[in-house]
Amino acid sequence: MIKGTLYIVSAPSGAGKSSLIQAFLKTQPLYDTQMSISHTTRAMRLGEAHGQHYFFVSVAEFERMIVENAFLEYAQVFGNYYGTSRAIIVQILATGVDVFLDIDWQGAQQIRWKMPSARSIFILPPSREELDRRLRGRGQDSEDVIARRMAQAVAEMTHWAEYDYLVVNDDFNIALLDLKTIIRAERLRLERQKSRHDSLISKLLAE
Ligand SMILES: Nc1nc2c(ncn2[C@@H]2O[C@H](COP(=O)(O)OP(=O)(O)OP(=O)(O)O)[C@@H](O)[C@H]2O)c(=O)[nH]1
Ligand SMILES: [Mg+2]
Repeated sequence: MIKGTLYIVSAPSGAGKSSLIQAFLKTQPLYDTQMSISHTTRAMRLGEAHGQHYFFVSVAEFERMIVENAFLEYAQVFGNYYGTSRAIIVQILATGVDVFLDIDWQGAQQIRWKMPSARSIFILPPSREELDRRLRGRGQDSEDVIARRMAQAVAEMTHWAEYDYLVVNDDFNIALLDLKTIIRAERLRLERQKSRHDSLISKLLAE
C-alpha cells in the first residue's frame, strides 16, 4: 500500500528547479522526504557520482530495463534516456516517506496516468529576459546553442497547465516558501492526518 506522497517537479532549464529542490530537501529529515535517483544514459559530468546524482548506465542496459518493465516512467530528453526505477519508488513510498522526482513533462504525464495520487509542481522563471540571462550561463556558448536551449525551454513550458501547482521563481526565498507550503498543505490532508492521529482521534471521541 502506498503511504508516502510522490511529488513530480518539472521546469524548463534555467528556472532554478534543482536549487529549489536541494534547498527544500535541506529543511527536511530523510525519514520525511527523499529524492529519487534516476537512471540515465548521458555521460557523467565532472563532480557527479554514480548512485548519487544518477545511476549512469549504457544504452543496452537501459533498453534491457525497458523490456523488463523496470521503469515507472522513462523518456528521451536532449537525446539521452532518463528513467525512474519502479522498485525503488514503490519501496520508499511504502515506508511512508515522500519522494521527489525531478523529471520532464513526458515523465510527468506517464506518472500521472499510472499514479493518480502523485502531486505535480511546475516551476516558471519570472520573465523571458531572465530565462535568457540564466541560459547564457558563463557566456561561453555560441548564439546557436543558446537559441536551441531557449527553444527547448519554451517547449517544456508549454506543458505548465498539466500540473497541480505552479511556482514562479522570481525571489528564490519566496519560491522556496511556496514549495514548503505546498508540501505542508498536502501533509495536512485528511487522508494523511487520519493515520497519523489515529489514537488522538479515538481518545477525543471516546464516550
Ligand atoms: N522523464 C524523466 N526525465 C528526467 C529524469 N531524470 C532527469 N530528467 C530530466 O532530464 C533533464 C536533463 O537533466 P540533466 O541531464 O541532469 O541536466 P540538467 O543540467 O540538470 O538540466 P536542467 O535541469 O534541464 O537544467 C531535466 O529536465 C530533468 O528533469 C527521469 O528519470 N525521467
Ligand atoms: Mg536539473
